[in-house]
This record gives sequence, C-alpha cells and structure tokens, in this order.
Amino acid sequence: MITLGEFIVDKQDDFPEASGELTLLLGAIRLAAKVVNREINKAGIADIIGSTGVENVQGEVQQKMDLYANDKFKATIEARGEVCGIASEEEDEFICFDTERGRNSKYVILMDPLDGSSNIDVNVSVGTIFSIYKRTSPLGTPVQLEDFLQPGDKQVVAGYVVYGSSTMLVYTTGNGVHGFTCDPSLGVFYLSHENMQIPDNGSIYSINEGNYLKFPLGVKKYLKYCQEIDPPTNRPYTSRYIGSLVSDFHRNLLKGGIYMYPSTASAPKGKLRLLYECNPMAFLMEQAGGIALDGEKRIMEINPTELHQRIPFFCGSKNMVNDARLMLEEHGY
Ligand code: AHM
Ligand code: MG
Repeated sequence: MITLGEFIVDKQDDFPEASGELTLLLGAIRLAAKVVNREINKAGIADIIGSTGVENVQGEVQQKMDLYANDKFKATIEARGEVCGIASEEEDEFICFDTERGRNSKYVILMDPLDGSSNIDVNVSVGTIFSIYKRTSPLGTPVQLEDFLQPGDKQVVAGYVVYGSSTMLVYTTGNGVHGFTCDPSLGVFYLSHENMQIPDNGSIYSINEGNYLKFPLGVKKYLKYCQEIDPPTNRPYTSRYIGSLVSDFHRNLLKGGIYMYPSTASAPKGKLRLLYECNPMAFLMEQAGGIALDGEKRIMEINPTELHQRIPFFCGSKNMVNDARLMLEEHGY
C-alpha cells in the first residue's frame, strides 16, 4: 500500500525544477484536510452545525464549518511557509504572506475550503477544492492580485478532498488524476485510485432542475434530450444531483456523466466560481480524459478578471459534453 506522502515524493521528479516546495505544500493540505475531516465527523454533537449569520463578500451566509475550514487551511498553509499568498472563497481579498519566507515563495494557492457546506447539517458529503499556480510577480516581492488571476491552463496542481462515506483526496499535477482514501484508524491516505479516467460515455446528468424555467433554451433542449428514450445511446439518462459539487463531480468522474451549472435568468453568470471551483475541476476533468466548458470555450482558457468571478460550468464525459455543446451552440446558453 502506497501512502499519499510516499506517492508525492516519488512523483517529485515530474517537475523539472522541483525543489520540494510543492511536496511540502501538498503535505500541508493533507494535514489540514485531516483536521477538518475530524471536525466534520463530529457534526451533530459539537457546536459546528448551522450558520454564523455573517455574509461573505458574495452575499452568501457563511456556515460555521466554512469559517473553521477556512481558518484551518489558512493557518496550516501559512505555517508551512511554501506559498506567498492565498485566495479563498471565504475571504473578500487575497491574503499576502508578507514575511521573508512568504516573499520568497514561488507558489500561490486558491481554494474553496468547504464546498457545499450547507449539506453538513443533513449529514451529506462536502468537499475542499484547491488550485496551485506559480506566481508571475518577481520572487522577493509581496504577492500581487495578478498572481491569482491566471487562466486555469497555468495551474500546477489541482485537487479536492471529499468528506464522504470515506474521505478521499484526489489531485493532479498534469500527469493523470490520482485518488487516495483515508484509513480513519491511522489517519493515513493510501493510494486507492491510480490514474482515474472518466468513461467517454456516461448515463448520469447532474443539474439543479428546479431552475428549469430559468435556464437558457440550449440547456432546456439538452435536458429533454437526456430524458428521451433511446436505448442504443443509454437514454434516458439517470438524474443525480447532490448539490455538493465535489461529490457530484467525484461520482461522475468514476461512473461517467455530465455536471452542469448553467446561467439562469436570475444569475446570468451561473453560481460557481471560476477560480475556486471551475478551474481546478476543469484541470482534473481534462486530465481524466473529460471536457470542461463554459458552454462554448474551454474553462481553462478563460482569462480571469476578478477573484470571485462566476462562470457557467459544463463538465464531464467527452461525448456527453460534446452533445451538450452542439445544442448550446444551436439554441443559446
Ligand atoms: P458554496 O461554495 O457556497 O458551497 O456553493 C457551491 C455549491 C456547489 O457545491 C453545488 O454544486 C452548488 O453550490 C449547488 O447549488 P444549488 O443549490 O443552486 O444547486
Ligand atoms: Mg463552493
């Protein structure tokens, strides 16, 4: 059995200029994930369920666990000192680690510390999503906004942790997607899913169908296509939607499927965040042989303009996303 730590060290040579910083950074993420996991498992008996009553910059009410996860990841990553700054879905602005060590670190990290957190109250899986880039500003200076506003194609590492019936950490460095399952008795992540590949065809579609009337015509047409009876193409597809991106993504990655969060009449840019959610998931999806689009363009080619930018998101099995793309192109999205 190979542990996550052993695997990361073993793969360090994938980076020509590897100096061990990424290895330490992934180690920090692994540690914070274990701490957050321990806390999530106590939901119901510890006072961590429910909202804080405080809204984040995007006008969403923060859950107690959102803040806990945000603080743990921030503190653990800062303590390891391998990044010059961090941007989080839970923070209004990016955080600059303006110390000698921080200024001389070459990476930035962006994260959604606890995605789908309202699901905790009802004992449903949630996740952490992270994305690492090399800074573009000079070493030795404080991190700048531009360091965080890079297209997804520049990601060095992306991954997620799913706190589910078992806890898994899945990541890519651009050499395939690898999944590790935590043995709770030892607190060790073991390699359980090497080189994950999404099937080219699937039979699951995942979308919040309650918004149907607010969807663009192309999305409505594609949903009707998913529901048509046509056994040779596996249709009707099965509808599966947890409302927890990491869990929905993880299931579709393993089984084959399409995940959609389109624009709606009331949210013209959709709901998901380009930097904290869509880019890391797009990197993982492409590495697993799938596709991730905003409806038309590759997610990872989009030049971000702001930290909390939202974008419509369509991702999953190659043939399913291509079918959707044709309908969006023809009828609008
Ligand atoms: P969050 O980052 O505030 O938790 O919101 C993101 C979540 C995703 O996990 C999930 O896919 C989506 O919101 C569900 O939204 P909706 O309830 O509109 O379907
Ligand atoms: Mg989120």
